[in-house]
Amino acid sequence: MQKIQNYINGELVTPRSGDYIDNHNPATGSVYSLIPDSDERDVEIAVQAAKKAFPAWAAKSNEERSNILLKIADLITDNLDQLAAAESMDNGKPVWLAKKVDIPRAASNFHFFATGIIHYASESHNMGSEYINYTLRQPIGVAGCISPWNLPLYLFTWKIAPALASGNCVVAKPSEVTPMTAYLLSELCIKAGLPKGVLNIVHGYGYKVGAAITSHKDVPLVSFTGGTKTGAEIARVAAPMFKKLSLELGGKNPNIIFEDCNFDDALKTTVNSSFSNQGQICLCGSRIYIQRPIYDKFKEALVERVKKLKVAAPKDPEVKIGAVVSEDHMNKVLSYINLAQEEGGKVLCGGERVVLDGEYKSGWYIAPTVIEGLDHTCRTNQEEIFGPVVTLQPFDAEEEVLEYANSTAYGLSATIWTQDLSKAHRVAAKVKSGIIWINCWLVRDLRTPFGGMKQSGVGREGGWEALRFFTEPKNVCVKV
Ligand code: TXE
Repeated sequence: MQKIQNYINGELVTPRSGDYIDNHNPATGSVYSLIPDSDERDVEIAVQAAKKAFPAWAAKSNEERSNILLKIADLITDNLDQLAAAESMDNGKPVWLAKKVDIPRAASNFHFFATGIIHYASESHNMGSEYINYTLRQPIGVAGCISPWNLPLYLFTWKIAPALASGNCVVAKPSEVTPMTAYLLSELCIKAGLPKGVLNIVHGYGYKVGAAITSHKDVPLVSFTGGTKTGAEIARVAAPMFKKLSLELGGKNPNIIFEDCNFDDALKTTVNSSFSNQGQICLCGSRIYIQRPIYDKFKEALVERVKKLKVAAPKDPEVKIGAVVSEDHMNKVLSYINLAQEEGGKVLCGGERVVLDGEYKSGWYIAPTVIEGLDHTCRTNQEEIFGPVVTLQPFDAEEEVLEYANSTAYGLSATIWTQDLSKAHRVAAKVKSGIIWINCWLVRDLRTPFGGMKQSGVGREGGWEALRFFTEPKNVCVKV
């Protein structure tokens, strides 16, 4: 049984505890590897290594750091197949999806910030002939980066790349549910010649390792992606220590479909935005609001397409819906399907666990599920399910659907389908979400500010936003 290791001070090492945690393959439900059950002792060693490495790493030129990060990007690309297979085995997502999205995006994350840092300038402010100000944007020190299980390497590198590019050192913790590609990344970092201590990856439980990173006095900033509840716990610990925080949290995103939409585009994309990655993307549109004149037509067309989505093993080239990430998560999603029916919802398709045959019979599969007949205030439409489950609700007026869309505690993303662009811009301005797509979904330009409002998070990732998060602005005023 493979035992993966922590990556601390440039070496692959065992956890101080000597203990390991079972790592499951969601496709079969079986344990296929072991991960370090690390604790605050491992985090302490990692933070000290990062502190020691920081001065030299920060003193490197942007170009020197860029060259090393570009090598890591190339190594990720060179190892696409191995990384995609590992991601799929860890998460349950289709192999083809990991190959098409997760791993290429991890390489892009490194490439984007390795090139961005070369162009990262700051500003000066001239006060006439007597004084001039210049702003330094300096690396801060040891950054804590903590990431979730739904897009493991994609989100792990989305934090690490800008942190390293801007001259910080990092102590990172991937989700204990999907640690494998972070471990494989360690090996690539060693191959790329990343100096020891610059990046440290400590595997283990959130309440032990994550909490130790968040509360460590020598970790002045934390970038977190995960559930809202965990984000609140991290903020509770970090705020009194005056740490800089970036929180990318949950979502319950509205998908607003007006009667004047391009019907076929809206239908095709809605299948994707509802069920891609088994609905385990915080940007998925799980609340679908359809203007009444086209409600029945859209509902029937959507259900017909959803019923054809193949639920299968992640390795199956035809698979559309793979396994959800864990037994706990499968049971959580199934419990929400039961709740929806208790609240008066009608299951139009799906609604149950799927049992495959052969070696996959104990895997964690849920049929893509469409539910109607609920109103916007019920728990099913207020709480994040984070699985292959969507609800449909008709609406009449624009004001009505805006009330529905803005009715939850979340504000991450939204999609709007209409061919009347003045309406699209008007509605986009009024939806309380950080990311809006009009007549498209999940189109991503890494330069754009990424993140949510309300309980979907604090701060933004992406582009200069990320480099500003990972640097400290200092204004220097000089008498000329
Ligand atoms: O989160 P958890 P999950 C959200 C998504 C869903 C959740 C899925 O909507 O709600 O994340 O990820 C560590 N101190 N987003 O269930 O449990 C834990 O070990 C420090 C939003 O994994 O919060 C893991 O590594 N760390 C996002 C990480 O936190 C702790 C995109 C996340 O775990 C900890 C993706 C603690 N006390 C998912 N407890 C977006 N908005 O972009 C746990 N952890």
